[in-house]
Amino acid sequence: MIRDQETLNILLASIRRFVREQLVPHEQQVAETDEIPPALVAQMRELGLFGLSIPEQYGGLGLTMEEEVLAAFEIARTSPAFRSLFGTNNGIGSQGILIDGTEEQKNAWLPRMASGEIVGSFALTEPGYGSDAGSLTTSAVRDGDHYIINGTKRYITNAPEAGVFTVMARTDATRKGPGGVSAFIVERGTPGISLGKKDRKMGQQGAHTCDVIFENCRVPASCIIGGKEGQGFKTAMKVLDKGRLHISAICVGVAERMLEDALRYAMERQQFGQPIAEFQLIQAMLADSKAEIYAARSMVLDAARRRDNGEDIPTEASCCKLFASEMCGRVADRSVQIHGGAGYVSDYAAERFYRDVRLFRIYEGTSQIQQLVIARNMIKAAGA
Ligand code: COS
Repeated sequence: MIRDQETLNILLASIRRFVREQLVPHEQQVAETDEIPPALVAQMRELGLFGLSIPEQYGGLGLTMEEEVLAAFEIARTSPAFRSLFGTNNGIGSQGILIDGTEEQKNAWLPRMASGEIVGSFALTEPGYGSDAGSLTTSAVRDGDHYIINGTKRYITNAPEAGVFTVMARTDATRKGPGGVSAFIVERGTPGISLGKKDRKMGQQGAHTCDVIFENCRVPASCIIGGKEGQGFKTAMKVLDKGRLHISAICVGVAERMLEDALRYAMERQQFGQPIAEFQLIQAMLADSKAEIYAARSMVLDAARRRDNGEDIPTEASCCKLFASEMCGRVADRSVQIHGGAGYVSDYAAERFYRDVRLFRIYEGTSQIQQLVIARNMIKAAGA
């Protein structure tokens, strides 16, 4: 749903300009230093990028899902590390509070996330439980008006920067599955939280992940999202439904950028006396990439519109995540291939993007988890 096309066009044009003029020229520097310059972060705040999806009443831009994916297509036309910094505030770092939080929780946290004053982070994965998230073992034991949290969360995006964590922990030790899990809002600096060292990743330098360790971390009982125990896994799944759609849109945007780079290279690079773009085997790679990007873009827009219309879209979100992330991997691979030797060295962006986009097929649910969700929902619907 697009509320006001003119206002949206202005926003999309400013994002496009910011990406082209400010972010693209800093890609290599960020990849080398593993840091996003503070001046760029300040500009991201000014543009409202930390609060794209947070409703206006909490200080965000309140974009609908369709508007958000259109913005994501633009944001992603550069290194995904930039998006990662404000991505959690729009996605998995804020949505638990927004979807299932109490009004008090929303008022306490969302305005600070929307402005970019603090970064939100989502702590679900553990050393022993990744895809099998419902079996997580981090515990939260009630003690009067508090809970005491113990456990380790792993690969937590933006944990080094985070001001607040959404933490999934088991409040009912007698229930081993998803039903015993609750979601907590835990402020950075609460005694008992410590961070591991930053993970050394394959790509996306500038975006940081690390372990978050809870040792007798005492949080007020009012921190439980929605005020009710046992709802945390469902909250996490609802958050991921939206997150998966957002990541799918990012996959489309990055793929468009990679294809644009590959096309430009193919038109400039001469072999056998002519630009390699004239060769049909190169054209096949360009054409397949174009068609697949178009398909993913159309899927993402359709799922976003359905969500805006109030439909439950877990199957569609998983279809988008599966197709768009796998498509993005294929486009990255073809881009390297079109660049030839130049695609294997780090002077060109193709090599960096090839590593950066590998994560899309893994985080917010692997491709195999998306397949499982899609098939399970099909079987459930057919049996209903
Ligand atoms: N929205 C709302 N509720 C949902 C839901 C969704 N999208 N998906 C599942 N639920 C509910 C189910 O309806 C079920 O409720 P009831 O107990 O009332 O019937 C409950 O949650 C448990 O669901 P399910 O039985 O499907 O849980 P499973 O343990 O079998 O596993 C998978 C579900 C594997 C799909 C889930 O663990 C998953 O998505 N894993 C991947 C985790 C992930 O993406 N990690 C990335 C880290 S975050 S960057």
